[in-house]
Amino acid sequence: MPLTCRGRVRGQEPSRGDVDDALGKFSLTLIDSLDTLVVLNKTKEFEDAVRKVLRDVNLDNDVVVSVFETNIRVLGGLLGGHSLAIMLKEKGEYMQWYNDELLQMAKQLGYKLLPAFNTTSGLPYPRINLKFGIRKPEARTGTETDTCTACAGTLILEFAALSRFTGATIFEEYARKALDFLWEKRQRSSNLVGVTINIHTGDWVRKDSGVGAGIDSYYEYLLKAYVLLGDDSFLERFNTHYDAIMRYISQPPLLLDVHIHKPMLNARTWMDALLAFFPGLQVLKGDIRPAIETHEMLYQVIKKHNFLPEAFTTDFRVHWAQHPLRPEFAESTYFLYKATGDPYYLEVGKTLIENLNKYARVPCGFAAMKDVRTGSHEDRMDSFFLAEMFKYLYLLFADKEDIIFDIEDYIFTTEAHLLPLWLSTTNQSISKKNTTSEYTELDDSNFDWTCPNTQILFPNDPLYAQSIREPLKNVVDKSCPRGIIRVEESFRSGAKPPLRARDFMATNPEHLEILKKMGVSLIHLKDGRVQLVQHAIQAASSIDAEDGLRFMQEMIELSSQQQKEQQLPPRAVQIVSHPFFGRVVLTAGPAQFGLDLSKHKETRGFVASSKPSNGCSELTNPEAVMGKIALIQRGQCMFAEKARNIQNAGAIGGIVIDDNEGSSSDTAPLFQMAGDGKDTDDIKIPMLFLFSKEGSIILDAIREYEEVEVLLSDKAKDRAAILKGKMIPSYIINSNPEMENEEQPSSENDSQNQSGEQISSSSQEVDLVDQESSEENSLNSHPESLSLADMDNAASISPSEQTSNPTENHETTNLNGECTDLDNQLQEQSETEEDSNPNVSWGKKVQPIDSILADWNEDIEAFEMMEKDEL
Ligand code: DMJ
Repeated sequence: MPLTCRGRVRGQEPSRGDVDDALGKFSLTLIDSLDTLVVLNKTKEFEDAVRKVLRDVNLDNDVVVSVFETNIRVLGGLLGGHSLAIMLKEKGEYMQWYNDELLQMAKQLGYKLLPAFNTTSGLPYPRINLKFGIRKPEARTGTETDTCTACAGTLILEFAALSRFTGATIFEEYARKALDFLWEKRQRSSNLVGVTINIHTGDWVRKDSGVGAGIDSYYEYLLKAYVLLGDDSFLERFNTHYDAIMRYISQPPLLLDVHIHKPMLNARTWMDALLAFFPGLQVLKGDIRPAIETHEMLYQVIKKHNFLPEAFTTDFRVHWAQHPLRPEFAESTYFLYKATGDPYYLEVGKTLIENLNKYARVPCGFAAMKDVRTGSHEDRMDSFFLAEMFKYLYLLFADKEDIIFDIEDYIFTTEAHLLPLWLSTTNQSISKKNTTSEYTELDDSNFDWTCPNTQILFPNDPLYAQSIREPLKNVVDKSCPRGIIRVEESFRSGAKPPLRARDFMATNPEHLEILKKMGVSLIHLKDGRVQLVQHAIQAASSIDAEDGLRFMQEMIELSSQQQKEQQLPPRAVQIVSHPFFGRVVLTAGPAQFGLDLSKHKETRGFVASSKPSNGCSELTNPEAVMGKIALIQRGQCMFAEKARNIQNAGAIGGIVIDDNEGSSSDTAPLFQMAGDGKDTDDIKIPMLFLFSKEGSIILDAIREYEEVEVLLSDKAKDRAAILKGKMIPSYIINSNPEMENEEQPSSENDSQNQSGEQISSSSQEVDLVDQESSEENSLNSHPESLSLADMDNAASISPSEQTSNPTENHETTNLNGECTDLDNQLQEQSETEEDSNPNVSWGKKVQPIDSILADWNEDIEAFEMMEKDEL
């Protein structure tokens, strides 16, 4: 916990949900970083760390942990540590005392994980109690029915290594069985796998498929299992999946999730950050061109936001704003540099390091980004930061002689732990006879791309990689907001829905007629809102029903996109005074009244506690808060009342701190402070909200340093400006006469009228609003005036919000000349073809209505599932 400078102990901090399943009170970070120490040539420290692990770590805790995380981080960490310990011992200088103790520990852990595989399918339960195993009442786990594909398919490297190191074959057998089952269950026509699977029945629970979250390392382990174990069947499986990925998911430079049954249908219009590992895997496969393309696209996104947001849309807007310092992009950068030798990738690595130092480095480590848009931090440094990020960035810049062993003799696990390749010829007792699949002859074309070799791939052409990157240089800056790409494509190929969701008007009789034909009915709710429901069976024909389905899908996408856009992003409280100097950035909730920090310059000032602390009456210490940012405790009266009281006392801003002890933005969703139902135009100062944990960081700082200066803004400011002396507190300025003429902390208080910011409670509705009221509602369609609304009705939308829909964005962007040619063509083409092909079928052949209906239900279920998942 790099902000509070403590370790995170499970049960001692508020639960963060699934994320905490990686924590088993087993010194996760220490184990996960063992082999990093050797890579960084910290041999002495490695020796100390191994002794600490052997002395302190207990694997028998009554804690429920994730099988997947424990395998890749702890088992992998112990095996990576063991691999390098025996290497060092053999060299004769360090670790001479070592007697396979880490391996024994790994074996003990391996046996603890085995009960998870006690299912008829052989797929492991997702969680296990380290002390009590599975299904016993005291285990508090074993009732789960589903697991993710990556969770069940990312075991073979660690388990096989454990078997081969120890001679106990059972581990490799279990991991192989799980992989065999997944392979058998792949969707046979697309050769894709879904995101989650029922561990008892083998049914796909989530039928969307990509290369990111939930599936990623399943593919990685098929290819790497071939490399480590030399078993052709793994390569054949990988190649079969890879072919499907390149056919359906790869839409260069994007990688987009699709449905396993309908792989031409995109399942999302956004990508998650985990897929950034994929270019690295493509390098291992030897398919360099798409690796360069996707990596370049990701780099453009990073340059825009300093880090890769957890998810971003196809037009490169932030979808999920946090960034837990994930290493995948650094990993791909390392592999691309190894493959191409192009110094460009060193520049990329330099940018990554600079951004980490500039925006994430805090006094006790590196803090995850809570929100890349504001630069605010989360009190979290996941173990993969030291296990992977440090390792890959170091290796990127290391020369061969910087590393005390030959890194080429090892393979990286998904957590970047090192396993020696000589394991492929050791204890090979588990052969293909244990696998259930039968294999056809390998298609030679699958191997066209394998074995990257710079001599063959880049014969005397150092500019090869650059020539692939060049057309993508502006892909992010010049992109236009898009709708559903595949739907656009379907228009290009001749089909279209007669009515686009973005054009729909609930009062247009022609539109209503079209809806009726498509089996879509409107339900007028009592409060004036309208809901859309589709019954395919009521459609005039199967083609109309299919159009209706596409219309509804567009509506879902449009609605969820608009709701994302309407969310008011959180704000940042940055501590700028000594010794923080801008390093600590706290995530703050905005207010629906007062100065809007996104439109105005930030407000900075020293903080002062108000009296009474809740700020619910006239302050008794106005002299203390005058010209300062007042700290007020939440509770007892409305937020607006507190704001008025501190403003009357002369405060230039306010921070409300939650009175609910222990609350934190890590565990609770941020919210906006609402007004009091009255006119709040009189409140001119900015107001922000901090949960108790973030608030106590400021209160602790006051106790320790007395004078604490903060910056309230929509995005954390560059530390260089802060360090230049602009915000050095007075007691430091006084001690340095040369700095006395520097600009003093300002108490800027912009007093512009904020009438446009009044909250509209009806704006949280996502159902259709009658057209008559749309004008009134459109006043509220400015994103700043809307609350952080939950998305609970993804299939409906407010027409008033359609004024800022993608069509309009397209046009605006076109007029500004910012669209890429491709975007323009796409737009023009879709318009032309819409006009000239009024009744063309979307699909290839017309299916019988029953089978279409069954398919639709599946699609709709999948969409609903994904929407839920997104929530
Ligand atoms: C790591 O723990 C592993 O790389 C895993 O496969 C997925 N990603 C995280 C870090 O982002």
